[in-house]
Amino acid sequence: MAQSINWFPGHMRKALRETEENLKLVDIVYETCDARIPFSSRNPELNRILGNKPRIIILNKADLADPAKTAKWVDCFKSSGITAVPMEANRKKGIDKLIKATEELCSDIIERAKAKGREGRTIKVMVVGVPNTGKSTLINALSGKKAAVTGDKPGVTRAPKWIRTESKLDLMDMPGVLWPRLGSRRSQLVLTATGAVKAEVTDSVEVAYETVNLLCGLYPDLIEARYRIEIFEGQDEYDRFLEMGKKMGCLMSGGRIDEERFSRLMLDDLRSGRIGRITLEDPDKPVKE
Ligand SMILES: Nc1nc2c(ncn2[C@@H]2O[C@H](COP(=O)(O)OP(=O)(O)OP(=O)(O)O)[C@@H](O)[C@H]2O)c(=O)[nH]1
Ligand SMILES: [Mg+2]
Repeated sequence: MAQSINWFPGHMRKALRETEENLKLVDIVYETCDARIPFSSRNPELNRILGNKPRIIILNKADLADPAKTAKWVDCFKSSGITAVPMEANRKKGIDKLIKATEELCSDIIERAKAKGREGRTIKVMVVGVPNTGKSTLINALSGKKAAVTGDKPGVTRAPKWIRTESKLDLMDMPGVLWPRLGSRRSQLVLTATGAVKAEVTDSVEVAYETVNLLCGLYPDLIEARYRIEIFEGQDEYDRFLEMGKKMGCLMSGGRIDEERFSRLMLDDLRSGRIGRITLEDPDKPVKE
């Protein structure tokens, strides 16, 4: 992207402060990230604030991610001593594993409460993560009710909210937080392409163009199938982009390609999984600038 996304809205600063303040009230933190970008969708500021608090990383939207790469990410986190659980929060898949991992990590707290005769002590969980990674959807899946508001855009949850459940968990929903500068140019791109950054603050043609180029390298077969094009050595990337627009019928009067329309269509395809299951980051390969 030509310009780096360098902004940190006041409500995000506030959410970070609220996370820090409320941390002492909870036993464990669930950190949601997008399974398609497990590296770029983790907030270093949150990481710093959370310190040694027991934590589970939720690789959410696993239905949209490449399953082999998700398994690799789970192993990668495990080798650094971190529990990570793949999740499809909107289909309630992964919940049992999450509860089991939570009970394991909180076993001391549960045992101490039992020793004091408090058998029914609930486990208090704070759910944090970058915007639009499915925190509120996960809370609804765990609580079995539509207690938290969800939406297919970032910035839906605006303030911390406790959601008590009939099960063993009490959950605190938090607003999604980004951080100043958002890491490398590549991280900014994938955070925008997957929908963690508000679409209004970026140029959709630029984001779609760079994302599609990235995908042509990572998943050429899926791109060829979805956009009915051929990918070959030495191809001009811009011509290829226009060809995809043409094949998808994104034309303006005079036969010019409507780049804006194709870009919106392509990003929508990516966000809803119509291209196929893709993961843009690999634990074996460091993310390039
Ligand atoms: N495909 C897929 N979509 C999901 C999954 N979990 C949540 N979503 C969708 O992702 C979007 C964002 O979900 P939310 O639960 O509102 O995300 P959030 O993290 O609370 O977002 P903010 O409150 O804005 O930070 C919604 O459209 C959900 O339906 C999942 O596992 N798979
Ligand atoms: Mg939310």
